[in-house]
Amino acid sequence: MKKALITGITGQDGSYLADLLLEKGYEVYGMVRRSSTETFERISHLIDRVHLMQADLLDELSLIRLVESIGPDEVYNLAAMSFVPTSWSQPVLTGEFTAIGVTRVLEALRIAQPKARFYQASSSEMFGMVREVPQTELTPFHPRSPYGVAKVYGHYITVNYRESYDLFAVSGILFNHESPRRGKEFVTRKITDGVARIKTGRATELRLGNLDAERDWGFAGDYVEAMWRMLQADAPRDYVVATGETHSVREFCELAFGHVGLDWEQYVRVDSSLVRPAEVDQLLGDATRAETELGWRRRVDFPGLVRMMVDADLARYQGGGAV
Ligand code: NAP
Ligand code: F7E
Repeated sequence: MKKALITGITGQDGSYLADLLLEKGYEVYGMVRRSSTETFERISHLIDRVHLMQADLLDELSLIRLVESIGPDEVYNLAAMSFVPTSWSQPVLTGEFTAIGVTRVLEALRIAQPKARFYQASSSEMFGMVREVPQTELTPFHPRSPYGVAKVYGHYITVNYRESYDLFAVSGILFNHESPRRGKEFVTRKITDGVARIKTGRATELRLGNLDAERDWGFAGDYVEAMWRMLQADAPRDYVVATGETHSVREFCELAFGHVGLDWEQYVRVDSSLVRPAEVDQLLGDATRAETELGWRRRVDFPGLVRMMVDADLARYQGGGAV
């Protein structure tokens, strides 16, 4: 039985990846940080089937001990401060978690388990002010937030450890991926939660920032499959994972409100305090390498994703749904 360690198992992607690896027969270990209240909502359905162990991206020794005690075959580094606006208000902490945290995990592997295969959660936010459309593995980076800058560091330190120490270390450059388990501060879930609240009489309006921003949005369940495939490949290589379609926040609103028979323009208000100091206007990925070399395909399309998220939030408010 292969052993996998997931940092960030309590997050959106960590929970879907744990589902996938358990289904494939892995022994799954999840790194969690100590907290006075547990943040296990997304993994409550599988908590008896995984081993949760405490460590923190800020504490090198805790990471070394964690890796030593598990001896994992595969390590998926998904833990990070992942919300872009917070990276402006907490830029130093973002650097500690999202940038230097990657080096700490890589050092733990180099010291305690150099044979382990390593996946780093890189991001389309690294492309930022895009240099070409669509973006591929060869497109230069121009990040537009402290989060994007930190992810560029995490990306290159992963490449560097591969080249310096011959580790099987890869970066997946994943474009936005969403699900009913997405945090409620991200725009897609904020919209679908808002639609459900308005539809069930709990709210009368939804305040959003830039409606013109365009993103290449996919389903998180499809994207964790790509992470796993990267670690099964013959050789370590970096891959873009995307749908190849881009849609605006406005279009997301139209579809989400329309799905429950509401006109979005009656409810959405633009709030300038939600507009970012520097915006990523449009992202569009080209996943040809992942499709041809890894045989990866997305299964959920954009309208299917919007419907899935609205239905889940509606079911939750109507009393029937788990997260
Ligand atoms: P998420 O839901 O925000 O989850 C982040 C995870 O990181 C949580 O489990 C969190 O634990 C953990 N974490 C944060 N700081 C930590 C620390 N100091 N020590 C240990 N754990 C810590 O993020 P996600 O959407 O699943 O994304 C997973 C990864 O992919 C992140 O690295 C993100 O930046 C990256 N990414 C995401 C997307 C996307 O569209 N979702 C796209 C590209 C890249 P708590 O529960 O304790 O807070
Ligand atoms: O914003 C606009 C906002 O916060 C998307 C993270 O997972 O994906 C995510 O980063 C767009 C932006 O995601 C609101 O200005 C408008 O243009 O959902 P988001 P993000 O910033 O793209 C990347 C790939 C990651 O790696 C990150 O970890 O939507 N927008 N109005 C809004 N955004 C939010 N959050 N809230 C609004 O009210």
